[in-house]
Amino acid sequence: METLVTKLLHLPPVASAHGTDLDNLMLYVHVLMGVLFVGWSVFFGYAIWRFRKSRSPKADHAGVRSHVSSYLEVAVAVIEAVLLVGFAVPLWARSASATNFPAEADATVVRVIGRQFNWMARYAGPDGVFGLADAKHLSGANPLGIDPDDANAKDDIVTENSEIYVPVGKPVIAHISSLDVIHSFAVRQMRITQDAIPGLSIPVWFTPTQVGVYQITCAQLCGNGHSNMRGLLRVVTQPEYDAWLRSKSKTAAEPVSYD
Ligand SMILES: [Cu+2]
Repeated sequence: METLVTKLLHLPPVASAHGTDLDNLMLYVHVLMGVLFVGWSVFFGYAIWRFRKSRSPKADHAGVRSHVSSYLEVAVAVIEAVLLVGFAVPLWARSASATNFPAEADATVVRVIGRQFNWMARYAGPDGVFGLADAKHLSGANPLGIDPDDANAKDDIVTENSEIYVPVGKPVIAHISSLDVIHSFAVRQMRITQDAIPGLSIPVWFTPTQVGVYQITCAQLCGNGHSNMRGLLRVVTQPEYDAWLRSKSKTAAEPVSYD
């Protein structure tokens, strides 16, 4: 969705619930910085002209006597505090804080794993429970080390083609991790970016509001193939998502050999 702010700041269209608040905050910060830049530039020019040599041949060691600049400094600090306390912190608390995550039962839960140079996604499948995984099961055919003997793992769905499906209008909880080096999972239209760090699983959440196909970008230089590390986030309707899940689970229900 294009808004006045996305046009003004040349941002990609916004397609997530918290995106507009983030864009607005960016606009406020830009406006403040713009006012400061213009204001200080004008003052700088004025000071150069006002205290030119021909008018002030002798240095005045007492300096400025008015308190206007102090009041201005205080006003700028107050505006910055309002932006921080009134906008940035509440937005973080609402949209990113670990204490404010949606319940997993009400969300699409997906594990996103970066590796040189693509993205894998893992879903819990129809049972809603992720199967066990262990490094001892790792192989080329089983890059996530999923335990073939764990009943919960049988219906897990893994996509290795850098495509992630999620239904529209429902929170998505994405647990971001990496198999090798540090990557960064970024979807601009969703206004999310999270580093993918080997050994850590870091959750992020967002609610896609617009059906569409969005580019997943690796936002961390991760090696020679970094620029090819693009993926697709496919935001589809709930029935389309259910159909996709069923089509995947069918193959997952067949006996899987990870050897
Ligand atoms: Cu990468």
